[in-house]
Amino acid sequence: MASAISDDMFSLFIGTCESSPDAPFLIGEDGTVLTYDAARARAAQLAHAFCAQGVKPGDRVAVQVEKSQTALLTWLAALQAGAVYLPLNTGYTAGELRYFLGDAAPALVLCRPADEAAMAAICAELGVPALLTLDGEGTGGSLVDAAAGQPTTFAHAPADPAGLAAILYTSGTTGRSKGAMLSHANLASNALTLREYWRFTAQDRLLHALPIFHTHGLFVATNITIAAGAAMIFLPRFDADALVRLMPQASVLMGVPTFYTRLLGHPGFTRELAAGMRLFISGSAPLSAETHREFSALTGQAILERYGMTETNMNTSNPYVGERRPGSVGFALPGVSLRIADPETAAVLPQGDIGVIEVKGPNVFAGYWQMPDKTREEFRVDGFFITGDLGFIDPQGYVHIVGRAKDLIIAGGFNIYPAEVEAALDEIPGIAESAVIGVPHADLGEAVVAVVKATDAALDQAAVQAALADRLARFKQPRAVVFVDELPRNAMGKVQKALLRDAHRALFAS
Ligand code: MLC
Ligand code: AMP
Repeated sequence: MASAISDDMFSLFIGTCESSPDAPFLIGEDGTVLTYDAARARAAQLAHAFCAQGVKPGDRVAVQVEKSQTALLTWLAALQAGAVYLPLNTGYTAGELRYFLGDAAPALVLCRPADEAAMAAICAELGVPALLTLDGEGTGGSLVDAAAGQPTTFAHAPADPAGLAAILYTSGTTGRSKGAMLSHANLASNALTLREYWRFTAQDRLLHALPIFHTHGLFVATNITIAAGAAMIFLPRFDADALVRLMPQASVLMGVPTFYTRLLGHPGFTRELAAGMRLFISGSAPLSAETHREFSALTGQAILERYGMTETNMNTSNPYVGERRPGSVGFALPGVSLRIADPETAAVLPQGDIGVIEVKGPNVFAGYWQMPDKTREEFRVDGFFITGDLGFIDPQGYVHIVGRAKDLIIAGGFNIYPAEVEAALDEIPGIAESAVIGVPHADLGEAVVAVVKATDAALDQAAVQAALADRLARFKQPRAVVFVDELPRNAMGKVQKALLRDAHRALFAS
């Protein structure tokens, strides 16, 4: 296990490679093992391939590829090359990509072979100098060719803790997406804190079924594994059958609430199967108290729910030992300060009152890429970050999230900002105005619904969905389109979304 306290993830990784080179790092579905030393060698070759394309320290490397072992190693390769990693959701459309790449101006883009022609056109338009490909298995593509024959060692200097390790884009409540800048110290400090809090050791085998383009799968799961010198059973995607099959080899599962509701619906997921597991962790979206209780009743184990954000990494967690309280996200992690404030006046509220959750600590990001004004708006003068989540602290100190001050929908752990979907809807000929809401969804937690005032009577749900198909990633597209004569508005002219949510809450509830 890496023992030295370190300020960057790559130093933690190298620490394990040196102390336990033969320890397993990635285990395939078929049981094949990639050791830490083999991963180090492959990451070094990938880092050389990046440099051969002209990538220099501080350059952005944007990656939109399917999940594979090589795809994960591009994270370590970027760190090693001193580059800033920019992972992109595989669902993003060309229009969405054009914005991210134009904003971040990467030195290198890595894409799927099938997207190469379209991506080359975007790169040419934006002046991105280099493009490589990687296939879904991680064994083919021009990146693999470029890495073959490269040296398997790469001189590594510890990173500046305050330097940028990654930029992750979050959609905005208004207008443009924002690139959250995460420093080496942000990531390493959170990984080390969580390693201790959740008692990870080199013996752990984490069942990894999350995507690796977001904080949860890329940072929480991967970085803790690295910090502990543990291993991941690395699956290409969530599949309840595969999880049930591989659980006997695992000790920890990390997932969004949909993982747990789907497991509970799987006949093979039993008390006996779960008994070999040390820990089940949930986050990224609210885990209902009902699912928490149902899970405990079936397995005898309490899911450990935690709360985080792209901008902050993880902020709170239920305890490892002690009550994991259903409907609560637990306590502020060591080193993280958390308070509840009045969203309007910023006054800190007494315990029990509901207000906006604000956090401060080594986990909190360095600001939004090239958006100093947005950054200023989301921090208080004393350095607390305004999360936009509404919550309270109960008498025993557990934090509860009760809603969001930001207009945000979370479906299956993916965030969708209604403002972005509304802007796309309003551009469709025949739509006068629209309001996008989240309604309860039995599988995904929430589903996107568009409420639309049309000027063209011939417009129907299928036509609206078709018009959005190339505009928005699939997960952002409305599952239902409801046509109305007027949108309900208050005296200020603001659309009353609460009324719309009430009116349509039964659409996908069962
Ligand atoms: C898939 N689809 C979704 C969706 N996932 N639609 C809305 N929301 C989602 N989350 C679409 C598919 O494109 C498909 O459309 C249809 O829904 C059915 O797909 P499925 O096969 O049933 O879904 P599946 O592929 O199994 O995916 C569901 C899922 C996945 C829950 C396993 O979404 C997932 O892995 N989510 C994890 C997200 C995550 O990692 N979030 C962390 C963010 S970081 P069609 O039309 O093609 O049939 C963060 C910070 C923190 O929030 O605190 O962690
Ligand atoms: P993202 O921008 O994708 O990082 O999503 C962060 C948001 O996910 C937070 O601001 C919360 O709204 C939500 N979130 C994360 N974890 C939880 C949780 N355990 N319970 C409720 N909401 C959560």
